[in-house]
Amino acid sequence: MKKRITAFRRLKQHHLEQLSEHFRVDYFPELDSPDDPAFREALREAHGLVGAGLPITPALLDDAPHLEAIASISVGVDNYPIDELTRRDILLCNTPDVLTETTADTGFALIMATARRVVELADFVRRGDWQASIGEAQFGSDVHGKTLGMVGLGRIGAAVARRGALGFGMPVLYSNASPKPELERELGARRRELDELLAEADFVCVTVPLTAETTHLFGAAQFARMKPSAIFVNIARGKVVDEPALIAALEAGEIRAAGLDVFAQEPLPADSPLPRMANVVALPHIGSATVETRDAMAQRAVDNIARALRGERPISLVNEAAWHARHD
Ligand code: 8YV
Repeated sequence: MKKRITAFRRLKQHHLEQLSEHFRVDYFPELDSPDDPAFREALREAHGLVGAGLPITPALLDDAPHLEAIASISVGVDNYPIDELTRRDILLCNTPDVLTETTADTGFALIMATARRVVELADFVRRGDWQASIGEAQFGSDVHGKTLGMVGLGRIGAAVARRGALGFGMPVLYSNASPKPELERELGARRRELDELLAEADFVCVTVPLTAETTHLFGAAQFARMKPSAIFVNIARGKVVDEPALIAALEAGEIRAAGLDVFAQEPLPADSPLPRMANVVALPHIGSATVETRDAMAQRAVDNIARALRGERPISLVNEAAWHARHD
């Protein structure tokens, strides 16, 4: 009998066809709630779960007694109770590498857009307000040669740093749990305590994963340490930031601008002031959202789940311990 996979969102026909060769697949393209009765019913029989953007709770796992593996179409795994999955010997797989360069491009788009006021000034032209040469009040600030402070220097952080150092001649500072000697050699990056980095950087770009330690890593004290001319860019997770503190810092001119791809609550609540602030560029969590990259991510998830259910080691495995529990 074929093993069963419950799949939701983001898979294309060709992904489903690959899976259907070896597995019985129940697909929920528009799933909007984990409580959807048909989805829950499929889950009760499922050996594998593949999809993106659904918070997985222990209660949901209780309803999935045959589950062997989950393949998330994301690199971030903050939506998953990792310890609980490991306790149940359920493999968790993610999609690193294939989205690194695209997400770094998004980070750099925000660096450029905030510093050069691209969105604000494009809106000015769109409104028909460009009647005379613009003056200094509308000038931006340089990107090239300015100091780039990377908070998190993993795969995506390194790709942003590479763009800054090699493409824009930016000195790179970084704060990271472990030192990165190879990037120090390659890019001349220098490691700093977070507080020192905040005081020295012209751009502070956040790429850390969301964990208990990084939740609200940025609050009033951190924004107060930054230069009044500094620009804050977040392509990690919204909850790394105390959002009211960020709004207050932007309003008070404690920092110059913010480029944000991620928010504490997504989609952004209608009453959030952030998208309407002139010194904010807010994007709808598009870090990895290109046609090519989303396809590659879905393919990686398909490969991960297929391997896991065949008893082969998935390409990108988050909880090593569950693998050992199943196969040692
Ligand atoms: C995902 C992301 O597509 O990979 C991640 O961690 O943030 C995005 O690329 C999104 O989180 C899935 O919902």
